[in-house]
Amino acid sequence: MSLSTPLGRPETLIRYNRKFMLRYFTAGESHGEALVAFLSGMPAGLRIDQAFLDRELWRRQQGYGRGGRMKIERDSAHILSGVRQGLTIGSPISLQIENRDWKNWQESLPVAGGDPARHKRVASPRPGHADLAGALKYNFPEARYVLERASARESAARVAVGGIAKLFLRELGIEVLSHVVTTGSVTLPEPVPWEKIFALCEHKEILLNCADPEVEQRMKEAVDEALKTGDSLGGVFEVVAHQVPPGLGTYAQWDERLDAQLAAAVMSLQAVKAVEIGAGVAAAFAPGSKVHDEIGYAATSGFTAFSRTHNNAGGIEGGVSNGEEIRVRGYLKPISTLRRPLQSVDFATREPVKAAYERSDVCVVPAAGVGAEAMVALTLARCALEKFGGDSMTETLRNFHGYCQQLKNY
Ligand code: EPS
Repeated sequence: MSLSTPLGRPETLIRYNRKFMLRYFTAGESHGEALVAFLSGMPAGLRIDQAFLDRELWRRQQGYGRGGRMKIERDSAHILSGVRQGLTIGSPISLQIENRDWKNWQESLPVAGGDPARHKRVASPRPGHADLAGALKYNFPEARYVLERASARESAARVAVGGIAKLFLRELGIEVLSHVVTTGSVTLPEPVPWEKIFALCEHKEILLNCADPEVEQRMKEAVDEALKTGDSLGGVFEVVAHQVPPGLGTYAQWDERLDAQLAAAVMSLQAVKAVEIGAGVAAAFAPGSKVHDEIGYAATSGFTAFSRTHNNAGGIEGGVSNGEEIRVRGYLKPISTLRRPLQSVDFATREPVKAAYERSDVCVVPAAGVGAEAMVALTLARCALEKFGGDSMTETLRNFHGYCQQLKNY
């Protein structure tokens, strides 16, 4: 009997399973009862630090320019399965993040029935938001349900499972953090070393998550100005993955390239419109002699004795990590909900009207950076598990340390 699957030929199914050893999904609407996330494929024996996961969720809620919602929520990851006595047990992990705001929405967004008169329509689509494209696609007469799922609130669920990926990566000595490079038109002039990014992420208060206090102050003024004029701001965050060994990802197949996977992962975050790795865009405008990172050889404490003059490649060459820091930047469009709304059309009458306005943030670049850390961590964890395999942390770490020794002996 031939094996027939919705994915097509049997070999497609085999490849699908191999590629996605670590899989994750999220569910939940912005004003529904809760967000939910699933993470499957994590080896058994990984210690789960609840306080760490909640701190990650807290970091995502911070930033100067957030709206009223963040005053309502106290995001916390309530783990339902896959973890017992503080350790992963190899079965799928599921978790839930409560939406405290649900109590204000349960009558207008009930799961069953309810009073249609209480439904809160999003009567005119916001330019830049998923409202119009989503309503057309799903054949909704207005954009409420589009807003509910397209909202960046969903990224909280990714941060929770991303936190578990970070705990896994830590066992391999890899850390993933972010900082803000640009808010509106205010930008950091210099690259920021890892130590400064690390120190920044230890802070008790997060304003714009910028490593230079003077630049951060100017970013804050830019947010104040946007707030005053009913406008919104975008910007650029940078995610840095520290101590990634050479050899994650591969040039052997287009969709297994690490840069391609990271770009897709970061691009999938709400409001990200461009992703850059290393010198990225600037490299396209400079000659090769100024771009490529020359190679030296001198005993160091790194994975190998090979060294580089700089890191314009952002830690990836040929779709493979090269042992340098991985640096990925995400470019965020300004939030598309404006207090001084842009021109739109009423869904019902088709008459010109101003776009709908509902409580919103003015600037979310620091929060998006935390979301992107999660996406980078999940991608690196997936690639590390592809390379090192293992059903228990003991097995994964044995394979990892064996590979590190192989690199030392190279
Ligand atoms: C967000 C929650 C949302 C928004 C924001 C992100 O809450 P509410 O819509 O209830 O104010 O603050 O959503 C958007 C930026 C968006 O475009 O929808 C969160 O938890 O991050």
